[in-house]
Amino acid sequence: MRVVDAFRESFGAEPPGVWHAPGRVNLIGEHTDYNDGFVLPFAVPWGVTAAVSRREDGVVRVRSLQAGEPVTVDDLDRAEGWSRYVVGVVWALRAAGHPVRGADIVVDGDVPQGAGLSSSAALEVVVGTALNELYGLGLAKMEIALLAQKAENDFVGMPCGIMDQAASALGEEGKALFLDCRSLAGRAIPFDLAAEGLQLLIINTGVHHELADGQYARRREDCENAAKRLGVDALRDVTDLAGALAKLTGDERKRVQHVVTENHRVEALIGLLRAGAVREIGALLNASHLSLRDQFEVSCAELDVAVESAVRGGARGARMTGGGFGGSAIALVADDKVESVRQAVTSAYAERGWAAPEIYPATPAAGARRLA
Ligand code: GAF
Repeated sequence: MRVVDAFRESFGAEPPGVWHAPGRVNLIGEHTDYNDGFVLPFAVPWGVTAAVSRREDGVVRVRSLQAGEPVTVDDLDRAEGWSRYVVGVVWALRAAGHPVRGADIVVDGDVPQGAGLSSSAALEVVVGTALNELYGLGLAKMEIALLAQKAENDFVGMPCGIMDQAASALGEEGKALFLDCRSLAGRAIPFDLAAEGLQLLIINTGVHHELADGQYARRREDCENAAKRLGVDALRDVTDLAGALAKLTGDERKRVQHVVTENHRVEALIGLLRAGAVREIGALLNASHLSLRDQFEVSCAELDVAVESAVRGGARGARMTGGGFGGSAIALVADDKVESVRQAVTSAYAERGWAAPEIYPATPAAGARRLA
């Protein structure tokens, strides 16, 4: 394994183990996790593989096969760039009172670039999973996910919810994860598209609008302010949407409209899956996209064109997935329509002079685990 060879080369020893954690795609339930709502992601077949060993001197040495030279971090607060996602997990474990000293780590990732499929959550969760085992901490998968989220929130400074880390830690092959982000109760929902002659295509726009980096935090603030104004703990608790909307104006009103209806869309989609009606979920995907575009305002031209052209090309439904402002869209497509969808999206991009997006099917893969 590449990561083992690199570990030997960098640190002059055999690693005691190799772990893997996947990225995720979200079927539905977008920007609901930090509103205590519902999400339905699944782990994808791409992620981060890590060879890891303990160190007893408090030092963290880390090398990424996708970056340059190994980084040595003596003082956790001095970590920079991508290494913060790794070091942040060591920090979060220590902050929670776990006796984690140092580590030597080599990571190798294959999450497609710019896809918005949570390579950062995969990186955090693989490190958490490896250290949990190497230090015998006995943490449950959800506890690892929560520590990974804490690393991202409080060490990296990105105020994400729990969806990505939970999907990476708890994913199961062939299943999506229906997660209640308040109680953290999760249920594995069989999601077998092949049996129905369907595919879930990922359309990777390859763009990331940097200017939008502060927008995630702004959306979260809008939601929290709206919840306060409505006198509820979180937007999850809004039961009378019309009444709530009557009390709000401007952006807050739009955000509430999205979050409340999106939670219902997740439940409706689960209902269809339970009824064996996976072919019928397309309309919910489309509605989710329109709501994210018009009410939550986190889409962008590349995502809208991907979604619209996929549907025009014969997809049963499509939507942006993840945080937005770039990354990927997903499209639910019957096997015999895959080619026409591919063509419709590719020519819509070509007409605008945009680089062709990568388009590939995704199936639910297993969550974080030890490989060797
Ligand atoms: C990003 C965040 F990291 C998630 O927690 C979630 O909020 C998502 O955006 C939007 O649904 O991936």
